[in-house]
Formats: sequence, structure tokens, C-alpha cells
Amino acid sequence: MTYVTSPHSGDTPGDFGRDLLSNLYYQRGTTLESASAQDTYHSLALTVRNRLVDRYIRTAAAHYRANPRFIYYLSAEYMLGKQLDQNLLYSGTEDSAHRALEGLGLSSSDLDALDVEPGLGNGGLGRLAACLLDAMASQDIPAVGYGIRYDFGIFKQAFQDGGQVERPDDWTFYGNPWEFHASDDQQTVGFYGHVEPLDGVRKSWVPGEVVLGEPSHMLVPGYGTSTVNIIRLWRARAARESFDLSRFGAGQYGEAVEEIVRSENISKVLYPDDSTELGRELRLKQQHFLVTCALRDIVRRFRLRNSDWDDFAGKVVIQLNDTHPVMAIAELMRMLVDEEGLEWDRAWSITRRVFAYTCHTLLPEALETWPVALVQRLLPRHMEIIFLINHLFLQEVAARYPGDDAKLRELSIIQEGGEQRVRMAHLAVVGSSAVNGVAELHSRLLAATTLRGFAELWPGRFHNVTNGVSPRRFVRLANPRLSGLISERLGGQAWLTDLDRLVELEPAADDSAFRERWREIKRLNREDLARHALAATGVAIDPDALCDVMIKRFHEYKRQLLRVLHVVAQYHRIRRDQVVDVVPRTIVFGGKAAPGYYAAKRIMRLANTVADLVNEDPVVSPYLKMVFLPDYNVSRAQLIIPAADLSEQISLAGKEASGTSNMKLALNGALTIGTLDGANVEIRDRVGADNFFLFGLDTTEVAAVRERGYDPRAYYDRDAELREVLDTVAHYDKDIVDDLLHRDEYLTLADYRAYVDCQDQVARAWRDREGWTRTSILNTARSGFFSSDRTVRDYCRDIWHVTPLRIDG
Ligand code: B1N
Repeated sequence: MTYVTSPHSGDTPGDFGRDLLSNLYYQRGTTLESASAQDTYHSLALTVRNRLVDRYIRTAAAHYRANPRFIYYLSAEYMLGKQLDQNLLYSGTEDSAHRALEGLGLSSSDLDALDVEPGLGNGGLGRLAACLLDAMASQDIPAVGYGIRYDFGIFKQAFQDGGQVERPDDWTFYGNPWEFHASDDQQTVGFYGHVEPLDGVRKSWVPGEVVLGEPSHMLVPGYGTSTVNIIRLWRARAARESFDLSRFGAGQYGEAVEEIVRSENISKVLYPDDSTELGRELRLKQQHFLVTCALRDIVRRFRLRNSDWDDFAGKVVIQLNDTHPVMAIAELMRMLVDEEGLEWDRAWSITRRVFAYTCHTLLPEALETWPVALVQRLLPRHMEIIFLINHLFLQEVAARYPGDDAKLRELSIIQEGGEQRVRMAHLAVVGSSAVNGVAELHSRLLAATTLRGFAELWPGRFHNVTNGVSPRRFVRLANPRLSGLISERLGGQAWLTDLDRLVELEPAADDSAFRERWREIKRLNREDLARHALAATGVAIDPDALCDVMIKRFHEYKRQLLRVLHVVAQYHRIRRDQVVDVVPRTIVFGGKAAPGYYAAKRIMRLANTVADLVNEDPVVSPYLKMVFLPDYNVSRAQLIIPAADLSEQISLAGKEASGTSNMKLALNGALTIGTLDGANVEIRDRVGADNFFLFGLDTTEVAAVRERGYDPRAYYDRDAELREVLDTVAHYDKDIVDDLLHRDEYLTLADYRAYVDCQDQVARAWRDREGWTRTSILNTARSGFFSSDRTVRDYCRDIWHVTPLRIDG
């Protein structure tokens, strides 16, 4: 039987309810009367999923017919967020589902609570990958995302005595109804072993260990279109017959499963590090595992409709999300030269055209390098190939800069001096046709500092693609109230796929009735947040207070510490009855720290301590409350962002590549207090300098301060209020203050006064509620640029050179 049109077109609540009962019956083997909560949830998920399958099948068939150029997005991380809310919306079954559930006496919010978000990433980089997949599908771009199906995602965060404790995220404990398994599409991945000569440059790698990669996929539906793409996640499995029956028989139960455990450990857990590198062997194994499985799958798909390697670069674009999948460059060379027998030069020309590389950082400690000795042991043939790539590249450099040994050292893929290391960013640039940063400032700094020599060598290869966020996820799903109001004002929902249309809200900023409704929605959203905060932390917050939000990973450069210092300053002011520039505020924090990042964890502990100090003080707490919501993730973001009035984007200028919470918050009508860092610069350009609270040193000033010899102590000596604040902090954590006074790597004290004064300006602005609301509306109206749809269009135009392929129906 073939479905010509969707079996679900013209769905009614009755159809939906019938399918749900049928799934309950046939998939779970039960009935409504005896179903468990999981039974009902899984049946609901399957009912919704089924409504996307037909679109997926049609997409796959159309792709097969048209044999188009595909974008293959390779990323070690994805933060997809909950699938139930998304797929209900994208399948257009929200209404019929809700009415069907109501009719069956089921609560949709109870069922949504059982939907587990796959936390297969750390922070912005992983969420960006998800927003780009969403935007590609929504714009009919043929694309597949490749990633690792970690058994354990990002840890769950709780606080004990104010400190972070990490618990495992066993996200598939009850199974994952959104996933399709394809165990017959397994790939083989080798490790270790040795290399044998064949002919000329061609060699044969004989791995010493072999692991299987087993794929499953989840649907990535487009919004407002028929396209449904997929994300393919790989899980490591031991080769068949790895179970040692004889050892088990001899009672050696641990030894009997040793090989299975070793193999399967590769996809066991996501490394919980953000913007730092830790260089463990297992991490390199993960990277190679992902890259090998993805490339073999890409080639398999290519061969379905093509046979000539000369067509490969026309049909395939591989976007490398940071350096984590960069070993793909060596692996593709190995496949083409060793396995397919292509000449080196031909293989290199194909490889270079296929890859494009996105860099997400400027922090030197985040630029991945691997010891040559480790790569040699784990991937001996890849190491040879990297050496050869480097050799040929350095010949090119030498021809361009004759006699310039310093240039060779600077650009070499191999870092010399001490232990030799492979610089993955250099390999990425050399092996790609395009390199991009993630915000204008970041791309400019990349070309001027971190990758300067490469930008001079190949200026045409460097691009900027400013990040963006999905308006479906972060406005429509997160903030249904505001979305309703916007749709009402703009006469429809077209803005959800054409976010520039938000500018049409501008006149509404001058309409007092509209402002009233805008304010009312913010208030209702703050009430929702207050309910969650009370349940999660026991702290009661005032839904009328200014909601001041800082949500992001904990990292010193992001300067959560600066936020805390301001809170302590306010605490003293209120205690002294100095309340001229004080308005009732709720400080909301959310974010995790890498488990081994002690400095970040100290700051987190301090934040919790200060929260207690403030919340328990009867004089202070009517004006100031502070809640640190544990376990920040995509779902929590969807709850916090709509309630926010003020967005804290206060990193030291030149450190934050882009930031994306800045975009999500501005789109939801929060005003930004921020430095000229990352995408803040572009947000301010667009919303207007009058509608943005700017403070702090810019990148030029930061360089000048360092040049002069930065002396943090001088700020302490000069500023009595800062002194009082630091003395208070020292009472709780002397080491934090010592570090600030003697080192202060991220110039917290240099920006302190400007920040605190700027916060006073915020308070004065908040008192003018009509003026604030006007600015809030303008922030939303002018942030349409930050849609991930625009980001994808930029990639398509400047880097991918692909065009949409509409799926009929
Ligand atoms: O990528 C985001 C940016 O908006 C942020 O500014 C940037 O900090 C973030 C190693 C990273 N850069 N590097 C990482 C993540 C995990 C890991 O293991 C590095 N994350 C970013 C999106 O462009």
C-alpha cells in the first residue's frame, strides 16, 4: 500500500484520539483504563510522530528523485529541546491533540512533563546546531545532521550547600519514542593498529580494534512547509560475538563483557566541557567515531544516485561545527586515496571543496590540539596523512613567504616546541573552502588575531555568519501569549518564517492599549516563572518586580561574578536605606559549570550564598530577590526567557564569540545591559543605542588597559563602595577576592563602576513603565535579523551555494 496523500490530512480530534488509543493498544499492549503514565505518554508521542512520517517519506523520495546538493552538518553536540511541544506545533495537530486529550480525560501538561529533552550538548554551540537544523528544514534545504547518541547527556545539576552537584542524565531510561533505529545501516570504525604500504602514496591501515556504529534518527520537521529532514545519531556497539561466553562460564563476569564495555564506552557520555579543551583519549575516539560513521553514511547516500567522484563536491557540503569533527578531513583523504585509489591531488581538491569550518571561539584554551604521539597511536594512518597535508601546505607557504621560518612555525598544522601537537583549527582552515566566525566582531577578530596568518594567505576563504535562533522554539513555543498578540497585530503567523516582519510592530510601541497588553503578558509570564521558582527553590518572588536574567554556562569570561558584585552593592545600599536608584528586582540565574572547572564552581557557590543573604534579609528582600534555578536546559530557557525584562550580557569585550541567549531575550522583549562583545554589538546596532544599556571597556580599551599594566587593586583603593562589596565577599570566599585584587584576568574590577552606574540607569528607566514597555516592544520589533532562518540564508548564499527544494503537498 502506498499513501498518496497524508493519511492524516484533515485530522480531527476524533481521528487523533482514535490513533492514540490504537497506539496504546497495539504499541503498548494496553488500554486507557489500565495504561501507565509512560504508556499514555509513549502512545501520544507515537501518534504525533506518525503525523510527520508521511512528510518525511515524501521528502526522502523527492530528495532521491532530484539528487540535490546536500548539507551535512557534523557536530559533536546537539541540544534539541523537548520534541513533543515542537512536533505538535510543526505537525499542525496542537488543536486536535489537545481536544482529543481533553476528551479522553488526559492532561496535556502532565504528559508534556514526561517528555525528556535530549541533552546532547553543553550550551550555545549545541543549541545553535539545533536551531540551524530547524531553519534548514523550514527553508527546504536538503540536509542531514550527524551526531553522537550519547547514553548520558549533559549532567543534571542540583545544589548542595550552594555548590553544584552533578547527576547522570539517563535520558533514554524509559525509551525514546522519537527515534527510529536502523541497525542494518551499521558502519565499522577502526582504531589503533598499523599501516602497510600499497603503491606509492596509497597505504593500507590495519586497525587493531574495531567498533560498530549503529545509527538511529530523529525527525527534523520544517515549520510551515512539507520538508522533514533527519538528524542521524550514532551509538557505539561491540562487534558481534564480543561476549566471552567461556569466561562467563568460568565465573569471570566482569572480564566476559570487557570488550563490550570498552567498545560501548565510546558513546557512553557527553564531555561536559564548554569552551575549554581537556584532551582525553576517549574524546578523540568519540570524534573519530562520529566522523567515520558520518562520512561512510554520506558516501553511501552519494552512491545511491552518483558514481563519479568528480561529482562529489557538487553534491556534498560538510559543515564542521567547530574543530570537534575536523578529523573528517583526514578520514575523507584516507577513504579517497587508500580505499578508492584516487590520486592525492585529486582527492585533496575534492576534500577541500567539500568542507567548511565554523569557529566558535577566540579563547586560546578552547582551540583544540592533540598530541602527535596520541594521534599516531590511535589513528596511525590519519597522522601520516596529516603530516603529508602539512608538508604540502608548508611548501605553499614557503613559496609565498620565502625564507620566513617564523611564518612556517606560525601556520604549521603541527605545533613544535615541547611535545608536538596537531592544531585542529589549522587543519580545519587548510582543509576547507570556507571558514566563518559567528558574529561580526568575532569574525573580524578571528581574521585579525587567532587566524590572522591564514586570513592573509587566503582572504577570500574567511566569512562572517552571525548566529541566529529559532523563532518557532524561542518565541512561539516558549512564549505563546506574546506570539498570540504579535499574530493578532500583524494579521497572521507569517512572521514565524519571515521574522523581519516583526518591524511592523514598531507603530504599536506608540499605542498605549497595545503596551498595556504587552505589559500584562510579561506579568503573566513572570507569574509562571514565580510558580516554577517557588517549587524549585522555595524562594517566593514578586511577579511585579523587574525580572533581571543571566542564563548561560558558568565561565569566568562571562563574568557572572560581576553580576554578583552588583547584587552585593545593592544589598548594602538597601540596608543603608539608600534606595533612590533601587527598584524591586528579581535576579534570576541559570547555568551549569564544567564539573572540573573549580573557579566557575566557586563563583556559583558565591552566587547561591549571596542569594541566601539577600532573600533572608527582611530589610532587603522586599526590594531584591535572587533565585538560582537549578539544571538550566532548553526547557528551562523556554520558561525563563518570556518572563525576562532585563538581559545580562556582560562578558569581557573580545571573549564571547557571539552569544545566543542575548538574541532569545531581545526577541522576547527584554532590554539588554551589555558590553560591546559578540553579537551584542549587532543587537545594539539594530535596536538602537537608546534602547540598549551599554557599559564597559571595548576591545581596544581592553588592550590598552592590559598594555598599561592592569592593576586591579587600584580600583579597590579608589572606590569605597567596591571596597565594601569586596570586603563582604571576602567574608564568604577570600580566594575569589584575592584573585580579583591580584590577577582579575577578565577585568571585572575595571568594568565594575561602569556596570553599577549603568544598572542605576536601568532602574530609572524601569520607573517609567510606559517608556520601558515602548523600548521592550522596539527590542522585539527590531530583532528579526536574529532568526536562524537568516543565518541559514547567509550560509546558503556565502558558503554552501545551495538552493531550497520544495516538497509538494
Ligand atoms: O558557541 C556559541 C556562541 O554563541 C558562544 O559565544 C560560544 O562561546 C559557544 C568546546 C565549545 N564556543 N565554543 C564552544 C563547546 C563545547 C566544547 O567542548 C567548545 N561553545 C562555544 C554558538 O556559536
